[in-house]
Amino acid sequence: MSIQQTLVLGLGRTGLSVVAYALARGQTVYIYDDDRRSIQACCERYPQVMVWSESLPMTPATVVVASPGVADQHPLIQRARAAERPVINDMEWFVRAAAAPIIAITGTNGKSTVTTLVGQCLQAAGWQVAVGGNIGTPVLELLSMTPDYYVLEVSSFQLDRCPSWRAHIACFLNITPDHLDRYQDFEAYVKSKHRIFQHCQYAVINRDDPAITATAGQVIDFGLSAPAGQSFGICTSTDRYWLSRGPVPIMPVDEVKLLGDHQWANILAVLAIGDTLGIAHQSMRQTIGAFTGLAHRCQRVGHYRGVDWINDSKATNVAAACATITGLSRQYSSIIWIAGGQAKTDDWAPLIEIVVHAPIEHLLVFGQAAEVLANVFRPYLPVHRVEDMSQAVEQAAVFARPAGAVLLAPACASFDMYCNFEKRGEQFAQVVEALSS
Ligand code: UMA
Ligand code: ADP
Repeated sequence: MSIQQTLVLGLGRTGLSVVAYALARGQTVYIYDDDRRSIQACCERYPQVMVWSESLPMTPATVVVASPGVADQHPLIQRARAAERPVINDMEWFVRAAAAPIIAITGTNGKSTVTTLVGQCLQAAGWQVAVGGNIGTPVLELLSMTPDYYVLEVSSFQLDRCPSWRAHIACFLNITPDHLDRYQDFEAYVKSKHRIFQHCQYAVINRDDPAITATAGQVIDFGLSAPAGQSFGICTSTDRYWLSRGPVPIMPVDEVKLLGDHQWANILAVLAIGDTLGIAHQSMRQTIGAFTGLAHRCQRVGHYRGVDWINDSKATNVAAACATITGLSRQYSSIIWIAGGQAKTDDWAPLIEIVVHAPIEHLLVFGQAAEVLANVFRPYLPVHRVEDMSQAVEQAAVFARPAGAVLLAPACASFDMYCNFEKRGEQFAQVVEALSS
């Protein structure tokens, strides 16, 4: 590799993997992070690195490798662009080096679920797989493996700074407003996500989502309606609803343990990808039927005085919360809903639409968005402001009714009070456990 001077911007999981990769290739590595503690931790771990300072020049050999969480407005990125230096990301290095075909999954919601299940279906079929990307393991760490396939969850941020992007199968699940602090508008976010199709052989798309159009590759579509031709969808056969390829039933929907129609759409995407790779339908049926879901995604974390306590901390946007509330409304006649955090939108209309038809009896709100949520939802249901998760759970226990559910579906990011959605979900589970013990 001809790069001589790498400037690693952002020293979280991605940045540290970039530092390790660049050092292993003999590059001169400069590091920068807005948080001094991250710089210090990186220097302790990799004493060979040098800390970037503003007085240093951007030479013709400088390449900036930026983390996904760093926005284009960051002064260092602005400076690199002004000096006409490339700003790329870890994904760019990964696709240049990856020796196995890439199966990539993007979308606003459902990525982690589909990525995990695709990985499991491939493994069950006897393939070696390396699963990573936005789901958690930085892609450069996957290069130490020699899999038959890479299965990657890909965010728009990861596509944005990866000019050489390519995938064997590119799957685009759905798109609704999200990350609008990073994009000029929804159209720019949609455009960014469509880069997943660049140079792909197969494009797996959700035909029910009008904003998604495959721009390359052989198109395979899925959706919740009856499938035409070789498409994937839902048919009736022997008095059951079946996830099917064209007229061929693959598995009955009642074997899917995940809650809600939106999960059927996710499973259809998994089946479409697996089928494209030639995996036997029976094998996928077994793997999918055994899957009970990922932590913090509509997960039952407690049962107390006849009430189910459900952690959907990963519902960090409006569409995800809508999907969960719709799914749970079919199962419970009484729901106490806990929401709040850092708002990502000011368009709550889709949630209002769902909430007015759902059996939600009370809404408890906390965090930065508490006041906004209270004002938005007060015309439709009783809303109560609480200080934190403990108070929310305590109050929910008072309102909850036997055979009902208490649902944490924040519809907001967690960063106002937690370092990530996992920590928020863990705290919910802990407080619920304390309540019942
Ligand atoms: N930082 C700065 N300046 C900034 C922003 C961040 O210095 O302006 C520094 C922070 O101080 C911190 C580091 O950058 O030290 C964090 O970098 P990062 O936010 O890119 O986070 P990573 O730990 O590298 O995690 C990233 C993804 N995070 C984001 O895209 C925000 C993780 O996805 C991903 O799992 C990981 O790489 C491995 O690929 C998380 C995510 O929230 C789950 N993704 C978004 C989503 O799913 O909605 C896209
Ligand atoms: P991602 O990795 O894209 O965030 P996850 O599989 O982790 O997706 O699910 C995140 C949240 O989105 C969960 O709260 C889940 O209930 C919701 N969700 C999953 N799939 C869909 C979908 N197809 N449409 C809407 N919401 C969904």
